[in-house]
Amino acid sequence: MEIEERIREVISHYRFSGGLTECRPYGSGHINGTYRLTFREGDREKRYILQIINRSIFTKPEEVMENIEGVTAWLRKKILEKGGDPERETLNIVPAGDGALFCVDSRGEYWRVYHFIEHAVCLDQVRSTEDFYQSALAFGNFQRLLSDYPAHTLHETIRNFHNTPERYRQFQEAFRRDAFGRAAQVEEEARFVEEREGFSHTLMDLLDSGKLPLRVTHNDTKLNNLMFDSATGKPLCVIDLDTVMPGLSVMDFGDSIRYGANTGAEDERDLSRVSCSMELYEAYVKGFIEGCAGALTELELEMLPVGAIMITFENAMRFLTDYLEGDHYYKIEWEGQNLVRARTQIKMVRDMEEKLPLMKAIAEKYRN
Ligand code: ADP
Ligand code: GN1
Ligand code: MG
Repeated sequence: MEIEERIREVISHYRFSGGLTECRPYGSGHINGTYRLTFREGDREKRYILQIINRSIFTKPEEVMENIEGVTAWLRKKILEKGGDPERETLNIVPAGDGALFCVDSRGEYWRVYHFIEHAVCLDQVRSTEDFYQSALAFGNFQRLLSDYPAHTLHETIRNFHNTPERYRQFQEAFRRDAFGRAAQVEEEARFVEEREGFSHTLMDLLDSGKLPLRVTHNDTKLNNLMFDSATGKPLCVIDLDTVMPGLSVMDFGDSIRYGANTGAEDERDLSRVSCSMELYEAYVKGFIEGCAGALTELELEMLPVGAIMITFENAMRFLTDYLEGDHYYKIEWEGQNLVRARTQIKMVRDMEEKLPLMKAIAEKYRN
């Protein structure tokens, strides 16, 4: 069945007004299949985001949707209290005709619909340092708004998602099995990973010993998971809530640095273009600490640079693992893309390791 036919089937489960005039693949996410739908009734147009949930990754889509419903309802309340606009400042799920938060098609695939946030853009790379500072305020604020959310009600949508030692174990396993005959190509990268086995435990040990708090975190804070208002240029809405669950604040901080402070793209082949910009890093530190508004502990503040290195190291292992396992997890547009992504992450880790004293000094400067 062609995708358009499948989408028509899904649409029949919803109560949209008017006729479908356009349906096109949308965005640059690595996980879900995203489409923008346009309906027209008379001279009125209304758009929606339709997503097929990646079921090999999110094995319990019902739980993903329950989390998102809970978190967006919570955010809606807080946004209203502040006099904001919850239609634009948080995601809004469109229920199916039967009232469910998703619909299941005849193949057993899960789909969901959100209201399309109009006059807003997602950025794959920052346009300015100010943008990045603003994004830090937004992600810090997101964490603050959820700081009193009842964490025990959240499902763990992906087990051990940011458990770095477990990611290390999975990488070793994939390297040993070498199911696609690719291990020989990544020997240098494997050595790089092995040298950091001890490091991989740093944050999980601090969590296990109760020194770092478990918070409600986003867990996927890359720049293109934030929408900016096209008119004001200011951040509007944190999106991609599939992995909101208990986690470490420093990993949320770090993921934004990993992606947004990179002077090159995540899949840049020319590694000379890849480095961690200290100007962008500083802007993010400032914004994140302000956005969290005093919620971070002394140790969290101290561990911000370690969080940036840790999540980047973790992503290097995840991309490498996927490459070794035949690219079944992340969407790829070209052969070898996951290996290239892994190499950019490794370059970023090396660069941040060298700059660690400076990164620490910068974080120190903004401690409240
Ligand atoms: P993935 O998990 O694959 O990254 P996302 O939920 O991040 O999927 O969505 C992919 C892209 O779709 C986003 O980067 C954004 O450009 C766009 N998008 C998602 N939700 C909305 C929305 N409600 N309104 C407008 N655009 C959206
Ligand atoms: C994926 O869904 P997306 O593209 O925003 C991934 C993140 C990775 C990121 C790397 C559920 O994020 O964990 O850090 O790619 N999401 C999931 O770019 O695995
Ligand atoms: Mg995304």
